[in-house]
Amino acid sequence: MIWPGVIAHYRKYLPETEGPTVTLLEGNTPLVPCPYLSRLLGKDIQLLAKVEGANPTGSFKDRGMTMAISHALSQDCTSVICASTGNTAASAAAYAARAGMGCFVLIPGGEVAKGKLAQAMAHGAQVLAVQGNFDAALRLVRQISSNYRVALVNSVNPYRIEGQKTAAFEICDALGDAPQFHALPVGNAGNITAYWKGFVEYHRLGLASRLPRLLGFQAEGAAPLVLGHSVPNPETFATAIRIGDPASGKQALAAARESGGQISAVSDDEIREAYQLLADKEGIFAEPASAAGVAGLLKLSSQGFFSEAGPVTITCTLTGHGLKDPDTAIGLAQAAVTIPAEVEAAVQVMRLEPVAEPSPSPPTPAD
Ligand code: AN7
Repeated sequence: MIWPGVIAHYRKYLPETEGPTVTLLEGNTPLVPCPYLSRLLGKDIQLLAKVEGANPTGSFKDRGMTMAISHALSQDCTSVICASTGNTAASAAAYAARAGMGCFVLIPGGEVAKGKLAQAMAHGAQVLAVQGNFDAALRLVRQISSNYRVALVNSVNPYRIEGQKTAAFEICDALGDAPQFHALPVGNAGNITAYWKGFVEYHRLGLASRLPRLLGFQAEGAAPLVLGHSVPNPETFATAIRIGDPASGKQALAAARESGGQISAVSDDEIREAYQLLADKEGIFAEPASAAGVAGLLKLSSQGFFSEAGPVTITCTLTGHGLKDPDTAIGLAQAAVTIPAEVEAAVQVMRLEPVAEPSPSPPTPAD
């Protein structure tokens, strides 16, 4: 079967949008087993990563954006607007370009990862760097979209949530049931809201026999839902989730409560460690914010959270691709060693032992 994108695949479970579907064939992302991390989490635990970096613009936002932009097009909107820590901007810019619409993105000045900014710019969005954080940018776009002719495509737009719930459907379809636990990072709190909606709907339809407990994680310096109040100056190196006043905070807390799960906080050091383990040990390159889910699971496991859970399947959303934030990857890695173009210099750095009998060099291809 050729994958047709989330709207066509899950049409029965989504609100109708009139007119053409704007799609880049998002969704159908891999659910990748993580054997190394599973062992770290505990004896009877299987961890599977929902690799949302495999979406067309490299993040989960595409699932909601295909819905929001298709709907905006059906309403004859000619331009869309969003506030963004980067991924929403990249996705909105791509889908708006595809729809032939204008796109305005308001980003917190100087705090957006380079890959995301590059995407928004490449797709022709007008980028406005706000002197303020994400929460200030979101306040602006809400006011602008209420008073001017431009459609808001942040996750306060219900079509975004509808599209994003398809990730929960895909997990149930892949496993044949819902997992016992689902972990994910929480920023503006749209995604955890969407996952819960998706899991509940599949369960009601009889397509899953149980509901997972949702485990949401915020960065310690940007943890309004853990603290119980908004954070005026959110801080974390995981810039995607540097959000102090989440728009869907109430829904996120309800999802955690109703599912028997929780929203808790992880430190930047814990996020960094999970980010490196994913890349080093599993071969999965996810952006820093994405690693918050894994960091949280490791933390809960060290506190004995899963010790009485028995054999369990845990799924975890890796929300965005590691390439989104090249500066963080390069900053944390061993620096490249510069060498002259000589074998001797290269093997010295690599500390390679010579073989006893050298094999003949491979033939050089003819020019
Ligand atoms: C990689 O792009 O809010 O809790 O403006 O980019 O649904 O907000 C991004 C959020 C997690 C948090 N992981 O999801 C934006 C934006 C990554 C993200 C989140 C974001 P929500």
